[in-house]
Amino acid sequence: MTHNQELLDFVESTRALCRPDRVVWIDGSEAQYRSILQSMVDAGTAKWLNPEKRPNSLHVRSDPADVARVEDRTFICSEHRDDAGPTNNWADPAEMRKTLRSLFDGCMRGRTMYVISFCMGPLGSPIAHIGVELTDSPYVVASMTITTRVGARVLEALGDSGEFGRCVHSVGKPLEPGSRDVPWPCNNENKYITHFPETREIWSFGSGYGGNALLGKKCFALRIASVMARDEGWMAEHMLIVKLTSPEGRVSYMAAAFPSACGKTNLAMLTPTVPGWKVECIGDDIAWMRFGSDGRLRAVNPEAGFFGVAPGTGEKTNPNAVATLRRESIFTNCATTDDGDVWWEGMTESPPAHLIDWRGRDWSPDCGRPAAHPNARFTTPAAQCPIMAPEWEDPAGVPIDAILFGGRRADTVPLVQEARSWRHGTFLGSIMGSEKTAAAAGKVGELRRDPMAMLPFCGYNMADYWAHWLKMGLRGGDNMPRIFYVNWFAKSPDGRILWPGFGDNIRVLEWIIRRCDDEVKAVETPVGLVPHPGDLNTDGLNLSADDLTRLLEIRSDEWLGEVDSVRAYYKRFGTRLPDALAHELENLESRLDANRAPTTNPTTLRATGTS
Ligand code: GTP
Ligand code: SPV
Ligand code: MN
Repeated sequence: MTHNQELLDFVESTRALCRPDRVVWIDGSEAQYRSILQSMVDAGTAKWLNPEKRPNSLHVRSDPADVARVEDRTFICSEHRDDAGPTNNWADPAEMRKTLRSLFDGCMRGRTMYVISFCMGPLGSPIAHIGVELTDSPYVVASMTITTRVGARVLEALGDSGEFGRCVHSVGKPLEPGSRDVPWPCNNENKYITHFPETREIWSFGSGYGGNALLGKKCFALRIASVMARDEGWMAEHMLIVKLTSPEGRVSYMAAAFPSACGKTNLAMLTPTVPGWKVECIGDDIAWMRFGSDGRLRAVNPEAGFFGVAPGTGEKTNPNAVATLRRESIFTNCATTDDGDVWWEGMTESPPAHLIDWRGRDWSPDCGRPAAHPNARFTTPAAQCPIMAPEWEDPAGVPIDAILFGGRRADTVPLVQEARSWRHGTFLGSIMGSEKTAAAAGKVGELRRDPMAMLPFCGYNMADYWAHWLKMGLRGGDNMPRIFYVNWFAKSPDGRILWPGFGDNIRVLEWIIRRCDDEVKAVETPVGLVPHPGDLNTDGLNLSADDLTRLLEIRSDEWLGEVDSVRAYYKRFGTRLPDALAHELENLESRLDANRAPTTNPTTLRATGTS
């Protein structure tokens, strides 16, 4: 299929090490894809869903111990420990290579090794990059076929001498002759998700799930790509990309970085509740951004499909996702209905009377446990989303007008605020905190710093990454997007979510666009610029004045606590922390001190500080 000698050597050396029974090159054809799906069904890994309910779609149950990304088993193996930085697990590359050699030695016995050539980004785009994943998991083949561009057309683009990222993946469970396979082979005792940034290599062992195994996504398009972006002057970010058209016909593009399971897919496919607005989707998880010839930051979505959180996705919250999922999709760790369809919490207002849960057990509404795993996912082609923007595959990318940061914060962080400058925005991104979700293994709900939503995905020292952001800002000057910080998850003191979210988030986006167009003034606070309450369109919302006040106010006591926590966090980076960020932290503290009144309430400030 190719004469690319580097690629042929890579396949041959990996085959010799892993010793699969056979090697299959993925050509991207419909017929081969169907046969891979059927082989998963034959092996007991997957079941066809009722074709009348969901044509050509599979239901898969993973091993109950292999359900999410494993951050504590994810390693950055840079030559120097400091180049991985204090937020990554560093491992010595030579040591790790030794470990991997023995783990991969014969690990594919009894299995097929698939060669998946994939392109991240539209084929032929100057922003796109090619990778090759060698894997013994047909589930990975099927998922990569949906979420990336794979096969013959990629090999053709690669040509005889093109460069590619090397990705090797094994579920880590050789099949001994005569032994029966399990439905979801994996190796829970030996999971290693390893990255070698200097040689742009990825070796992943022991897990078959999501970002651990679909190596084009988090491993390549974020961890390795962030290193390439640093070296080459572009940005690889954990961001959705969305297109908005105002009632007057003004088009803008936004990118937004929210941590895992904090609302990117939902914002990317939002159904606006304010009449006249149109929202179209470009991407839901990753943005690669470069300066265009016009000097503006242009973004492409490197993926071709969605690997989205199922729970919470319903006709009310995200009808566009529901429509996308109607066919040709893979559902992992969802529950199944008696008529051969899938179900998860939030899909319908009330649950069916009987289900089989994600572990294969009988389930009824009163049984006291969720039917779907909280990190149950759908894998579905982007092209099926009814609101894809026509330009979503434009090789030149789309010009970004605004960048949003946001996390899950019950307190402290208001509904929306604007940064004063790129530098201040970089600061706000760097101090982002968010409550942990089920997207990664570990305790849910714990507050942690997740700068730019990149904590688990930055392939190098986070302080250097911030320096890179600052440098991009200096290069782009006035052409840089404006930066905003949002929080859909603020709670009342008694624990009620204050903001309706989902389609009503258009109200916040509307204010953001009006700020970008300098159409509306904002209230200066010690942190950032917040809306005058009257400027946020709340028509038709059932939102009390007290709740609105709480959503928009800056509570100094909470923010002073935040300053202390950020100072301790920044200390971890030592002298690598950019001075500009240390200064921003000092400035924030002195503004908070000067404004010691317990709260900065936009309603009372209306007459004074505006900007
Ligand atoms: P990853 O794919 O892990 O990167 O997640 P994501 O950032 O794309 O998150 P997603 O949009 O899938 O949302 C995750 C969860 O948050 C789902 O259960 C949603 O229903 C919920 N969610 C999304 N947007 C909102 C919102 O505006 N308000 C509230 N309250 N919940 C939301
Ligand atoms: C995330 O966790 O941010 C995801 C899912 O988008 S995974 O592909 O598993 O990383
Ligand atoms: Mn994500």
